[in-house]
Amino acid sequence: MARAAGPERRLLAVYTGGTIGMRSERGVLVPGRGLAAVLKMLPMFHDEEHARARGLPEDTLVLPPASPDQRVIYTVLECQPLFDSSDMTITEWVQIAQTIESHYARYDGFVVIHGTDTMAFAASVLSFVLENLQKTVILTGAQVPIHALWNDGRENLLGALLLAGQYVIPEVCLFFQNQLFRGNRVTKVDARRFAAFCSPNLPPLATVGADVTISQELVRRVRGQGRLVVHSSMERNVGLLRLYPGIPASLVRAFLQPPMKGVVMETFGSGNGPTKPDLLQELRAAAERGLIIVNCTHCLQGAVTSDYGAGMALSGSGTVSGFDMTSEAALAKLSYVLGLPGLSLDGRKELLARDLRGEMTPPTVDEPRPSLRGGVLGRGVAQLLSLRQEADEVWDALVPSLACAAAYVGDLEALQVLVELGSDRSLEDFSGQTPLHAAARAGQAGAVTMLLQRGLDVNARDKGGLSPLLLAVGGRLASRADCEGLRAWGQAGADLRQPGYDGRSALHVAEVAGNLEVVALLQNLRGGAGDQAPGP
Ligand code: ASN
Repeated sequence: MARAAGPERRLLAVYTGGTIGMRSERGVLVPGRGLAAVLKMLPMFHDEEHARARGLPEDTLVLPPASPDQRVIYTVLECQPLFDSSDMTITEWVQIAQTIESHYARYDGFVVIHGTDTMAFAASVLSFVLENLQKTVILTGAQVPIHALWNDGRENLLGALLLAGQYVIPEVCLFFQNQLFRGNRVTKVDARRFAAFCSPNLPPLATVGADVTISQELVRRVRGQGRLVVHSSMERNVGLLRLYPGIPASLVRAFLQPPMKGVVMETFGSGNGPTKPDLLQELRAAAERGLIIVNCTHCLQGAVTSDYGAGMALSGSGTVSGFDMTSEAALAKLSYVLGLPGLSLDGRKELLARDLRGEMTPPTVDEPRPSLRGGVLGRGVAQLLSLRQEADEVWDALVPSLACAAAYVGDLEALQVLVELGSDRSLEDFSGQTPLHAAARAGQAGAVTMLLQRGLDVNARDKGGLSPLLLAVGGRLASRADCEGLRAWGQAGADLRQPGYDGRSALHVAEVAGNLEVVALLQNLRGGAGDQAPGP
């Protein structure tokens, strides 16, 4: 994590509701509007003199100087409606991610002001929905409204603004009571105390006292250069089932019925549950129907292991180990993995068992895993997955080459898994080629579409100076009358009128090849569509 440079750092604070801005109405707390106006009156949140001298617009606030050479300038975006977070769902969290996406270029970092009741779910969901995050996102809120004389809202919000303004922490984090946590590692543990959250299986990323102490080794690195991707197709039919002694099999059966697609099952101790045959039979039947069950311990600390027969009985019934994930993180991850298009059941289980966003501590011993179906690449991917994740150099050497190979032959399933596993890594192979180069070179329209959706750069140059766009426009797409492929490039913002590396434009190639459909499509683009995609 780097200390952020530059005289001015700009933040967007997305105010979604929560106790921090609540007012008392007829004796109960309800979400309150006008948080920015309250902050403007508080000198610790706004330096009016500097704002005037600097000519900042009315809706823009500026913190007093925290260091002599840097100012944190921020805008509060108040959501409509505001929520008690008990009412928030995946839909609202995806909307927050989309708000971050649409303001991503204009701001250096983001603070999400949120109710505490479901903040751990929100942070977990955002960590999966936002892929290739290269800027800081911090959720915060309060146990007591900011207007109250004695409250925790001021410290929490100020700390979140300062950390997001002064540091580059490319993760979804949660700041509360002087501690900055990884968002998908937290759980709410107290309804009243100011120390409302804990991160039982991962120490804080940073602690704020007289000094800011950062645990550099814990902060995730940005490796890829891909643009931010928002995964909005999260699966909603997921649920959370807590086992208790004597739970009837009939209740488990009812819970696992369609439309349920995935369930996080909270089990005892290190992942144990009742071994009653009728209950295990329900789990097995659900697994055979294709329902995914992730086993998470309901203990606050520790992980699911294979130490007990009572735990092995559950895994023997087809459950997937959630290791040391919180239930909140497991539910969010399940929703994310089930929402990814084009994966087989085994592919989804592979992803669930892997650490994707720092949400789990991978086991230190290899465990047998189901293999991806199909060809040589699928087996290569499965072999790669059986390597211990901490063998970073091996991953860095193998993932890009395998991903390029998968893209070249159009093996979408292997490609999807590899791109997902390498989402925070560079996917360039030894020659500077990315999977998008390989897919463009081979004219693999499906792989191109998928990689463009995942944010791979159309202009990345390989060591020979070629970009995926140049490779595609160089003629392959146009000469093969691949309208679908051309539309996908257009949708990714590529200017298809540019000449390729051989100096010929796509239109020229299409005309020479006599592909009238492609000529018409490209002429449509020339006719003022600019870099817009032509209609279907
Ligand atoms: N009910 C409130 C909420 O989650 C609790 C809080 O923010 N402290 O919105």
